[in-house]
Amino acid sequence: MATLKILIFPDPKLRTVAEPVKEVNDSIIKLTEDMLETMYEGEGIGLAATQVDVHKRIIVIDISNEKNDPIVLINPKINKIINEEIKSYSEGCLSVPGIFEELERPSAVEIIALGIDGKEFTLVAEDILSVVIQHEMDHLEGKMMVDFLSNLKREMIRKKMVKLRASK
Ligand code: GNR
Ligand code: NI
Repeated sequence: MATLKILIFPDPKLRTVAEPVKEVNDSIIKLTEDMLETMYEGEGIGLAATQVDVHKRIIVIDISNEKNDPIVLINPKINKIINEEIKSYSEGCLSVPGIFEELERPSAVEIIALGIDGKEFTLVAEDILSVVIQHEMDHLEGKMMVDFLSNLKREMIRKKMVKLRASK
């Protein structure tokens, strides 16, 4: 396994729209393992392939306290919004380190995706899992949490990230 470099906002590569995975082969499996290692190392609860500059529709998630319950979603699709009720959650992003912002999203969604075995499965996601899946699926579209904020706030965050990168 290996850890991968995470792209930091405003890197334009984070705006790439990811391509569907054609076949869940050994190289895709290896990539998901490296993504999980990268996510755990960064103390994140989710990671989209886009964030490690791989523009394929792959997401890894682990919302367990013990960090022993990885979820891999390949070519995920929101099948339906189960609950239109909008809930607010304080979101963070490994590509926007140190920034937390309240965002509003539908509270429950049903997802169809391929697992690491290449088989399609359905997942009903509520609460934090629903938030993280929607956050990660945005990354696959080149969309980021800062896009939901005011222009002023986004510009402040952009400057902060440019400084942060220069200091590293
Ligand atoms: O680690 C993460 N935490 C988080 C908290 C609230 C809502 C979404 C997330 S996802 C984020 C990791 C990340 O950047 N995924 O793309
Ligand atoms: Ni993110």
